[in-house]
Amino acid sequence: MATAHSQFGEESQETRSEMANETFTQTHHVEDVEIQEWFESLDSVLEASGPDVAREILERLRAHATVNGIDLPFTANTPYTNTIPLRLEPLFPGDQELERRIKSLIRWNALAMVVRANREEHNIGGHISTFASAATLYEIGFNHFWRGRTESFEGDTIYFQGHAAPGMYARAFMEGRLSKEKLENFRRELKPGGGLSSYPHPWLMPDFWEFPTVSMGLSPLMAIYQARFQRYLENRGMKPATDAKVWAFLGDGETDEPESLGAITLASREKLDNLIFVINCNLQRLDGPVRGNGQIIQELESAFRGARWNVIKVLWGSEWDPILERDTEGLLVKRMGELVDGEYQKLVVSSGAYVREHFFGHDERLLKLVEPLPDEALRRLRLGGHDPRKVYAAYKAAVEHKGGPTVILARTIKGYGLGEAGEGKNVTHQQKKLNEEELKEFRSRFGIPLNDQDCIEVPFYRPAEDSPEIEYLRARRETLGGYTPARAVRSKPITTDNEELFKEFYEGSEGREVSTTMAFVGMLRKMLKDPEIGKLVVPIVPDEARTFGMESLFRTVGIYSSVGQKYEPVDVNTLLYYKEAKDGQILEEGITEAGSMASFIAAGSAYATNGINTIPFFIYYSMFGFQRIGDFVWAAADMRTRGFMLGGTSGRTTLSGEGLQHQDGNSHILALPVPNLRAYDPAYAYEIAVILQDGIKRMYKDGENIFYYITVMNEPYVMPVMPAGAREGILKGMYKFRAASNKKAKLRAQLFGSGAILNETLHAQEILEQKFGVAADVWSVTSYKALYTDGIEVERWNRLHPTEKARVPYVTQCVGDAPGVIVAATDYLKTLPNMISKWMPRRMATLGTDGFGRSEGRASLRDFFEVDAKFIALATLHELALDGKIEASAVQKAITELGIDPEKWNPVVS
Ligand SMILES: Cc1ncc(C[n+]2csc(CCOP(=O)(O)OP(=O)(O)O)c2C)c(N)n1
Ligand SMILES: [Mg+2]
Repeated sequence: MATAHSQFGEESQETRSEMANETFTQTHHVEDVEIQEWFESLDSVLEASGPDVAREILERLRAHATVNGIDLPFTANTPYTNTIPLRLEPLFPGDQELERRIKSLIRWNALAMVVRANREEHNIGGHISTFASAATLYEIGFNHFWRGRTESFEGDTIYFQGHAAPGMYARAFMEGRLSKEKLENFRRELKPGGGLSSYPHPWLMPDFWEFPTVSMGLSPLMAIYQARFQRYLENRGMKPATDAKVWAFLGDGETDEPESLGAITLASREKLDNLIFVINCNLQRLDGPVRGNGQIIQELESAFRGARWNVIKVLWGSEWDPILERDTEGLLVKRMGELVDGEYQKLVVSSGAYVREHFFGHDERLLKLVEPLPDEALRRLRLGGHDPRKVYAAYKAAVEHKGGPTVILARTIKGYGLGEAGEGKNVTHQQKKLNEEELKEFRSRFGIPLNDQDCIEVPFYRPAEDSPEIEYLRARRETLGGYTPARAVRSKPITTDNEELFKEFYEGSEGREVSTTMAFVGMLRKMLKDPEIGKLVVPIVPDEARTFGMESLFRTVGIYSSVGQKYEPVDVNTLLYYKEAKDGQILEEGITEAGSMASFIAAGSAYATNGINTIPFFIYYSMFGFQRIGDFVWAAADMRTRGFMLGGTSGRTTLSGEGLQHQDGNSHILALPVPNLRAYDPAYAYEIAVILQDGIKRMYKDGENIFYYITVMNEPYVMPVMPAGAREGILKGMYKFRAASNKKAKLRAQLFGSGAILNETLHAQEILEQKFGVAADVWSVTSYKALYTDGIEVERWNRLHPTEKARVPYVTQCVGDAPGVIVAATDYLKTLPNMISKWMPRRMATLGTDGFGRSEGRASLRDFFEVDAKFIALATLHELALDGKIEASAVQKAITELGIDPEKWNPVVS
């Protein structure tokens, strides 16, 4: 046993020296007196000539060392200590004692909210320990930095960590913005009078929350693109340049989500000094330590420094300063860098004696440093993230930093103040209940004025209106321009319906073959020139503009670049050269659908966040949309984002050649769950024109909180003229495109087609009429989602109003009396048309593209997936046979005539 122990000890020693403060790993070879001399001379330079000169000397020394063959290992890390030394710490401008009391009351109310909710309803959930660890980080922001949105100033934009929501509610309660009843109904939103949503959700609390942040990793990426979008608005002259900041609060565990760090180089490349990340490094996530065997702070520091961010570490509280001052040999800083996070987690919640023995006891000289301090003082050595002065210093440095983004890495304790109930424990994230003793202890620790009896009832506590606490907190917010978070629609609606703008697209392409993508780009070009909405349009592309034939826009409206164009583009002599400009309108994001979506969200919610009605058009390869970045779409919906997502090159069989990773037969299915998203699969230019015109009106004139998904294809064909009376049906989801010529025929059918497959349906109509004597009406189904939504709405209404005249779903109104069999064909999964089959007057046959795509041409793909004209004809004949209108043998004959191999591959399983 003893041997095993010492072996373990040796191993862990090795790991430590690998990853610890690399700067110090070699010092054991150096004589103490020698290092002391170097330190002293550096200190005197610092004193006499300041940090710039000291930095230069160190840099030149480094170069000198390299010239002399000393191989200094690369490190992006600084020692495990505060970035801002005591001597550079600014004076704290607030009333520290009053702020502490306010913070304590907020802590209490946040805790009370969760404890009470869970007493009321077991397992209703909620989080105590996240806010407990971050309270100081938030309070310093609220009292000193975050400016509210006013008429004359846009204010600061803050992404609050989702699990810290109880703290934000508790503060709003202290501010008098939320009632006791609302707090009582935390996580009980359906209670009379309403409640509070578990996490930040603008959909549920549209006057309060601006950004949904609880799906981890989304908010850091959204914040980066939000900060960038604010620069875009400024550079395009759409808003004045201001010093407004975007702050994003992250958990350290959250940084493992790839989205969290995925765009940090964009922030430095774009020199976003309006962006500040605060990472609450409590070293824990849900299950346990973030990096028990490593150091998350050092890991993040090197990632952010490597990406050229300004990194400010706030690791140690003021109590450490005098000890550090006595440490003239740098031994303490060295020791600080040696521990792995698992050790720190234990240390910070241990007794003073334990700290003395296990942290300082490592070296006699370290022990000497703390000799004058009693154990109790050692226990009370605070971490940086819990020290208002250190946090204030970091925030001040961050807002004053110029030329790039800042990240603050603040060390805290998860569940701070919860004591035995969970402070620093691995179970703390899930802690929702405190027993009587634990409540009393918390009350005493934070000085909440409640006696034992009252305390165990966990009442909400708000001091009187004229108390120093409330007056101070109110005055601070007033000075800073009002309360935050607060969400309001701050832009004026547009004034026109834009009917004229889209009219030309109702006329068809006059025999010219064009794709719906080309048609859309034509509309986009026209919108960009429009005097009212032109400026508001924000085209967004993830390196796909040429794919969609949008390169002509490069020249006309320019690609946004915060630095303009520093080079002569290689194609400058061509008409459509790659023009980058400071006031460029296109957001060419490069290959990042997630980043593009974040830009879409920023532009589509600017009507609230920035008070500007920008209209984003995000066009991308449809397969890389919902499938890849679906959670961002969900967040966009929650945020009431407005705008148009365009799924380009869509359709499983319409995108020829590309194979199964590109050919999209899924996105219209994946668009179904998003309640406020309207999804369309149009076939013709006029359908798109009608949808865009109506969509712009609904979102930007009428202020509806909806957004659009429209699939566009690259298959060229002639765009017909809009049939009379089609408009309403296009929007509602279907309309009759071409009626059968012989309405008296005995054999009748109703054929549904969508997108490019509508042309196959029209071809089938001809085959059926000419070869088989079947007269079919052809319907263009522009939106199965719209038909389905209408159907379930009508069903619900009828169920709730059984004695009233039953309503009829729109799709039944269309085809309820239509004669013949019903066949639907789509380039998406069969389940899409099947959703509406229950409202059909009869059985419905469905053709769709279930299965993996193939690298093939369109005709072969449609044959393979059995969605082409001949398969539509076959399905029609088969339905007629099932109805007894024709013989089965006639269908068998048709199979041969149509050239169909009944033993062909089954696309669903091959
Ligand atoms: C995408 C996603 N995955 C998982 C979760 C569940 N979850 C909620 S909080 C949490 C741990 C958070 O740890 P950290 O980011 O360190 O925040 P802390 O509470 O420690 O400040 C997890 C796993 C989530 N909310 N979002
Ligand atoms: Mg954490």
